[in-house]
Amino acid sequence: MFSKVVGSERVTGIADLFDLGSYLRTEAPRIKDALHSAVAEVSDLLPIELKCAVDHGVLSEGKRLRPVLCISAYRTCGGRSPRIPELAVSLELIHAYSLMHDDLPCMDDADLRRGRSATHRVHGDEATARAGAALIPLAALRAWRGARAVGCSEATARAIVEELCRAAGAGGMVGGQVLDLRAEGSVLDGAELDRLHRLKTGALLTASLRIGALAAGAARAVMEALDSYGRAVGLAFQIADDVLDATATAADLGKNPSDVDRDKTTYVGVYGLGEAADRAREEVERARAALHQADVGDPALHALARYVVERRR
Ligand code: GRG
Repeated sequence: MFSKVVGSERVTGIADLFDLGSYLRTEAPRIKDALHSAVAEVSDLLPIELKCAVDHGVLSEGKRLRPVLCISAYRTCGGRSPRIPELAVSLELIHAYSLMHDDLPCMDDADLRRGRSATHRVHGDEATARAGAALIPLAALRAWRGARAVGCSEATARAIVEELCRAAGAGGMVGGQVLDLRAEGSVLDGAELDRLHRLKTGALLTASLRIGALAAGAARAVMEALDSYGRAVGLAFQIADDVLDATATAADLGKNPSDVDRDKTTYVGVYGLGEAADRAREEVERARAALHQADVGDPALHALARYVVERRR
C-alpha cells in the first residue's frame, strides 16, 4: 500500500488515485446500449402502456451499480469479452423491476424515484405491476444469452442463471422485502436488521460479483473473496442508504426519504447517526481487506467499495 499527497489531502492506497468517475462514465454507455437492446425485446411484444412503463422503470438514470460490479468482477477475474454488458444488464433488469414494484402503493408507496415520478405515478399501478413482471423472465433470458455471448459453457451459463434466480427470489431479495414489509411498525435489533438487508439488498449485489466471476471462470479463492466483499459492501450500502434517508432531502436523493414515515427500523435508529456511519466505513474496510487477502488489487472494486458510502444519492 502506498501513500501520496494529492492537493492538500493525504490519501492512501490505489483506490484513492483511481478515477472512478471516468471509469463509470466509460461503462455507462455500454450498459445503456445493452439495456436498450434488452427492453426492445419485450417492448415489441407488449401493448404500448406496458412498453412505456418498462422504458420508464428501466431506462431512467440509475447508478447502474449492479452491472458495474458484475463487469468489474469479470475483468478482475481475467474475463476479456467486450460483450460482458449483455450479461451484466440481467442484474439491472431485476433491480429495475424491484424498484418499480417497491414504489407501488401496496409496498413502499413512493412518488419519486431516480429524480422523477415513480413509474406507477405516470403509467398507473396495473401497468407498472405487469411491466415489472415482464422484466423477471427477461432478466433470466438475458443472463443465459449474455453468458453464452461471452463464451461461457452451457453448464456455466446454467450456474449463472441459477445464481441470478436464487439471489432475486425468496431466499434473497424477495425474501428480504417480505421481512421488511412485515417488520414495519415493529422494532428490530441490529442482527435482525443485518439479516433483512443481507437478503433484500445484499443478495443481488453479491450475485452481481459472483456472476461476473463465474463468467470469467474465477478461481475458488477469488470467488470467496468476492463473496465476503459483496456481503460487506451490501451492508455498507444499506447503512449509507439509511444515513442518507435520515439526513438528505428528496431533491438530493431523487427519491422520497421514507423510513420514518413507514415506521421502519433503520441503522440510524439502532445505532445513531455517528455510529451507523462508522459501521458503514468498517464494512468498507472489511470488503477491501477481503480483496487484499486474496491478492485482488483491482482498483475499480476498491474504489467502488468506498463509493457506496461516499455517494450522495
Ligand atoms: C413480491 C414481496 C415481493 C417483492 C418484490 C419489490 C421487491 C420484489 C423487492 C424490493 C427490493 C428493494 C427495493 C431493495 C432496495 C434496494 C435498494 C437500496 C435500492 C436502491 O438502489 P440504488 O441506490 O438505486 O442502486 P439506483 O436508482 O441508483 O439504481
